[in-house]
Amino acid sequence: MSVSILGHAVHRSEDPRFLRGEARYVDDIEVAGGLVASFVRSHHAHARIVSIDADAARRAPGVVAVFTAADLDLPPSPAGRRAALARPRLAAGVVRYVGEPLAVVVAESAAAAVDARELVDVDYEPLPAVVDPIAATEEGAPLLFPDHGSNVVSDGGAADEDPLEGADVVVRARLVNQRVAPVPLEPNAALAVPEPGGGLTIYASTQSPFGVRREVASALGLEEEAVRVVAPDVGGGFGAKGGAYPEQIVVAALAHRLGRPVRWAETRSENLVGMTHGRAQVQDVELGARRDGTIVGLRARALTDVGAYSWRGTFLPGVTRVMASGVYRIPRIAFRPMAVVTNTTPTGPYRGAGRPEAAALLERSMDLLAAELGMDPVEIRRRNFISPDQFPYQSPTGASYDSGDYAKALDRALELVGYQELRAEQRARVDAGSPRLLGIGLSCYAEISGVGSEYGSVAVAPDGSVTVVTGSSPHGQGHETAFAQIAASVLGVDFARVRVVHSDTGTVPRGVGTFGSRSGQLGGSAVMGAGDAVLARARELAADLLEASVDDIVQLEGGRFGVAGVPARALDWADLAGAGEEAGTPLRSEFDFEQEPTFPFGAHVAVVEVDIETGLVDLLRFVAVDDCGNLINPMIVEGQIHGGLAQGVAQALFEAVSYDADGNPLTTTLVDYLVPSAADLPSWETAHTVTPTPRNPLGAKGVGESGTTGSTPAVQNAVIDALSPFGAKHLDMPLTPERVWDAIQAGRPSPAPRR
Ligand code: MCN
Repeated sequence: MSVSILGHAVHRSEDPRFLRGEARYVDDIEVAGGLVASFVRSHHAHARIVSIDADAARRAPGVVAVFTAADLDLPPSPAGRRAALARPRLAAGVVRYVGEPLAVVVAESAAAAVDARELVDVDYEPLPAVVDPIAATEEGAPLLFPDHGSNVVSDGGAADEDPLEGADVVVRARLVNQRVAPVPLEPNAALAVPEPGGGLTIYASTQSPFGVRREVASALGLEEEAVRVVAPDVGGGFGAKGGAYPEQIVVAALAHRLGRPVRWAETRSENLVGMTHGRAQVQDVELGARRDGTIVGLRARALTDVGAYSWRGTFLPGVTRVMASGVYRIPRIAFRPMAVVTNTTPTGPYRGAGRPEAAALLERSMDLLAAELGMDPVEIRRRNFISPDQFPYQSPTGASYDSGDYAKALDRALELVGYQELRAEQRARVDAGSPRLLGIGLSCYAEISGVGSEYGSVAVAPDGSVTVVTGSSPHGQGHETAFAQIAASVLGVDFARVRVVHSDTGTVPRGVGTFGSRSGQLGGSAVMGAGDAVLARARELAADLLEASVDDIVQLEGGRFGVAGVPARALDWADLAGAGEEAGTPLRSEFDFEQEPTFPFGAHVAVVEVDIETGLVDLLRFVAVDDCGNLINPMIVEGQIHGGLAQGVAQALFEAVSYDADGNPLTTTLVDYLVPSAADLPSWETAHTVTPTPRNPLGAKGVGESGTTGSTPAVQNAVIDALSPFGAKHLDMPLTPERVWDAIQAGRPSPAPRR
């Protein structure tokens, strides 16, 4: 039997095609006779649409048609049980954010569509807008949905009991987890192609082809089987491409109606207002503890700005609530999740989706508590960790943690970073009056991953090659490699003989998709389950053919099957697959794997230098110790951590979507919206502890969102730590030079009056 390939840093099979420019994204797909759609978007944050005059656009060269909401008559996207909050696919009557699509031009070319779009004359009657989510909850705020009677679209309500009872100290803070944009390399896109018989094939840049199929079929009144959705190469999603966008449904409706292929691809500026934003949570926190640092309880309200519609963001404060205990034993938690609409781009999941918000809430609060009690941030954390012997651990918010060893991850991170030496250097710099202060920030996080189920199948063809089919839909995560490793390892076949099929509802029978750091553990375990069944069947066939008992069948070098102690005769996979076909039982098996969620964790340490003359923050070092249980492919895990860290650090230091008071977006290009380059980031120092989960046969937890979840508060804490000589207790993100400089000025002794 060959050495298992599982757990090895196999190079990604996907990479050559990306590196050579051979990847094919939606907009690369060529079809004959295709039309191009371009959307007319609102210039107002809140306005009544008085009229839309599209006559000039309809007469423009190359234009095939112009449609408004009334012309298309598509059902709105449902908003839970409340019809009053439903999101129309094209705005009808009222626009509620700048960038909201309200009409669509279809033309023979992109240039013709864009030119004609400018000719659509929309007469608006402006309405007062509300941009700030706190202001949106106040009496007299402009209402986005007057029929609903309030801008609050969901409210978990306040708890009756006082979680802080018995606390010697209580720290309180308002923490703003700012709105950020996902900025995938490939903006949103779709190409819909009518098929003979009334069906449609839709190529969509999505994380969930089955989700898109369901939404398109339901909106167009088609059977799901009549709609085939293919996600070709997808240039990133980061949670924001989790389901069908209104534009994708409109494009499908246009192709269906016009009987011609229709394509749409966003520009970067459209993407910055059209794609869901993330985070956007205002947290009011009270953390109570005894003098020795033992936590007594937590009270918090997480007010999430879901943007103009109660759409994809509404469930997120509930996720923050679930993870409100983090890595700590908190006996009582009163957590109030709330969702509020404002006249801004709708929000939705963004890498971490509610869990980074929980980690930031806790990790900032832990530092506030440490400062209040005069304790080291390490010590306060250690004192409150859920200990390894307490698993499975039931948190007060209903999370059932599988396994963990939080102190181990922290110890490793502190050792790698050289914590005591750094603290000594920090003191020395202060004592020497250095203008460049050192800051050290910690973050210990746990998150929730792998919710639900996923589909997988494994088949061995008579030529001995293996086909894996998965319901997951990778868009940068390397599933083609990881799942081939699992199948190769279970079957004992050569990795190069395994092909992984995904992201096409025409070839994959069912599936859920890729989000919530679910695919490795759920999709991977499904492949493992299917592979195990195929292996068992192969052993039976071998036993028949070799006239031996199944118990005596052994797998030999090269994956061949033989009888124990009888080396002369052996069969390979091709022999067995052929025999299976002949017997009418091909070597193929399906598996739907379902589990309780798993809880990855880790400890991150950031080291920053703050220039007190300019407020500039330099991230000197970043140590990340993460634990995702057993690693399927350590190199893929490393890449996932690196990408996650980049996004998490970017939230702490650089990124913020902003609006003016009237709801005009101020960050509509990558000049205004500061995405870091590699030059802005340090060389990551990473390590792993391995605490397998008992909840799946791989022992694997998720990793796709770990980097983002842990890193943001580590950096934020580090900057605030550096500013402690200036009395800074809390600063909101992003920690721009201006914001940091202001805090330094506020903390300086007032200059002597000038003579
Ligand atoms: N893996 C592993 N060992 C583990 C866990 C995972 O080797 N113990 C591997 C998996 O096999 C998979 C990869 O790591 O190849 C990520 O696995 P997982 O944590 O299961 O996450 P998903 O595959 O479900 O990916 C989703 C996750 C999320 S939620 C976001 S957001 C995100 C992310 O992945 N968006 C990404 N990573 C991204 N990477 C890229 N390049 N682009 C995005 O948009």
